[in-house]
Amino acid sequence: MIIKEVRSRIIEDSRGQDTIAVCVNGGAEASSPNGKSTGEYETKSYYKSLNFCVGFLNNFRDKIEINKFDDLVKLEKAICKKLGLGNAREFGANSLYTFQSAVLKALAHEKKKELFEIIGTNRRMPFPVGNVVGGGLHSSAIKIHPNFQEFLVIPKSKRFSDNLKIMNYIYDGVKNILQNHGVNDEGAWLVSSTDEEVFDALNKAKVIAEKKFRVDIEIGIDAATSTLFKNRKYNYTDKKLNQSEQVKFVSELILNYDLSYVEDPFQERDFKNFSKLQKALGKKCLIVGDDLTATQYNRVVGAIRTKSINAMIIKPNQNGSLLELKRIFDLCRKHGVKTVLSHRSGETLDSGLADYAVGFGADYIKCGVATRWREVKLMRLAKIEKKI
Ligand code: 2PG
Ligand code: MG
Repeated sequence: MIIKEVRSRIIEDSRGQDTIAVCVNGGAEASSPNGKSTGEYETKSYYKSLNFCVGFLNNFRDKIEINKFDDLVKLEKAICKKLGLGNAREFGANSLYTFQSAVLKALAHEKKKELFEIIGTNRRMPFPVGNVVGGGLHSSAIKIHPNFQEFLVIPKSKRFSDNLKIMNYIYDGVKNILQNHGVNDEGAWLVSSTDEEVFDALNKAKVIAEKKFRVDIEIGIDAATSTLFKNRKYNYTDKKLNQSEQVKFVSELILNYDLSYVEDPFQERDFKNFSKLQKALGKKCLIVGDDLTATQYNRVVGAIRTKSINAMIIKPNQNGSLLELKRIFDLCRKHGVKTVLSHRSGETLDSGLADYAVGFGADYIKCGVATRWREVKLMRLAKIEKKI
């Protein structure tokens, strides 16, 4: 396929924030989400500005030939040459990811293939990690809310479509246990409850669902503690904890509430305490890096070397380059680190994340439970499951 025509425009994400959309050769449009609890080490979203990147893409006239995933290298070289960059990611994570994704969608269309078939051969259906109740920065719409950003359920049926049913069943169940005030940025319930009350509600709903569906269901959190960490303390509504108190607190949470997944239990520079926790409880629980690793290859290498994580979040627009994402997936697979491909809190209606999860062979996908921006991805996965 030759890139003949590139069109780009500005659209709004689920929060009404501007983001970039790109279409190549009249194929399906790709677009980028936006984060809110963004990590310090993420690639910048745009080179110069969103407007600059949209203008650059609308004037992109290089007739590059792309016949397979790895040909994206040619695209990166062309961008570097035109803008005088040392690395294509300097073009911005949102703009580079969206451009590459639009190219792959156009290629899939031309080859009469599915997007996931273009991406890779390590195909598998991921387990969904569903955000049922929200807190932290994502739930600032209400004054009193849980400390932790996300309370998650992970149903472990072999069939993705069954997991979808179970996730929705728990989502509805929790609604009746906790008094809610609507939904937050990601479609998770907005509640004025304490963390403990949410854990109890989730456990109650989980027990009922396990009986009904006869499937193991795990629960977890995205603690997103970089946003709680100020003046060298973790600032909770009812307490301030220093670093070693935080290790003890998180360890107790894992044991008391039988958590199988804990994302960002420490702030984004703290490889040391990640490593301590992973050593103590890594056999029982996934210790997941998000802001810690920020989908940056070198930081993943560091996390593996220091044995800080046994799972990591991978967000395409934390990095920008799909080629580098593939290298990160390969590295994780080699070292037994589980991969969680993830949405952002400000999403678009692009369902591409579902194809990337299957194509890259992600172990898990975190893309929410409810609202249309999340449902398009889950529905796409249910459709892919029927094809493979
Ligand atoms: C996270 C993400 C997505 P944000 O912290 O894992 O849930 O949030 O997109 O705001 O960074
Ligand atoms: Mg996170």
